[in-house]
Amino acid sequence: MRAAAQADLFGAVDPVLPPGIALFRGRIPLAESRVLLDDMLTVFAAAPPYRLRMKTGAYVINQLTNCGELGWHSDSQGYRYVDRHPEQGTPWPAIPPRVKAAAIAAARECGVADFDPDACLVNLYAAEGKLNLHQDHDEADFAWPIVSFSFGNDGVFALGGAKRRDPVQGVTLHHGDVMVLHGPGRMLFHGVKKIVPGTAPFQHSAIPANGRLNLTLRRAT
Ligand code: MD6
Ligand code: FE
Repeated sequence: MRAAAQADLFGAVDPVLPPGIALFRGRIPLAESRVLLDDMLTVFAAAPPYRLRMKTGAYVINQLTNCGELGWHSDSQGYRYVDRHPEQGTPWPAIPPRVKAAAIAAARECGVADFDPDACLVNLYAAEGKLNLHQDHDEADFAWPIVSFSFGNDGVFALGGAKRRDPVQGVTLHHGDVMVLHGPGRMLFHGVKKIVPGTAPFQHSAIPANGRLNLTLRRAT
């Protein structure tokens, strides 16, 4: 159930991850990752990536979009799940079946047999992209896991504890890695400290130049 410390291709050893954080290194083979990213181009055609605005009116650095019945969005009314693209006014496109199947399989390996994600948030990071420490708490039932896919350049993931002030450890997420936050790991604080340009195995038009693409599949309802 618990991911053990694992050596990557370069012999670097991950810090031991807490219970409820499973990290499947290189889970998506390179050839399959190209196909999944091609699927994302179809998603982007129906639901173009957009930027959230802060209260000040300034735009947040990352772009995002969604697929699935529901998509995560934030505006003056707060953080929530909505059933359509806020700028296009159209329903979100379906989660690509290959992506959904990979998420369900990873959840199953964490002991969750009946995960049925209805929302997939797509986060697009430019080279300067980052994501502040947060908990994902807009879902109806925290018993369901969140399954995360990383593509493109490495992202240094910040993994904290149950409280915002708890110590944070850095975990570098590579292209093709799949991470699951489940059970006691589901509500741990986390974020993305930085992107490491020059580490992607290939360029793909679904991924910002020198950037990273992250998918998180959830059960929102
Ligand atoms: C990212 N991930 O990796 C941001 N949230 O770019 C998340 O915020 C995240 O990886 C919930 C569960 C897994 C995650
Ligand atoms: Fe998150």
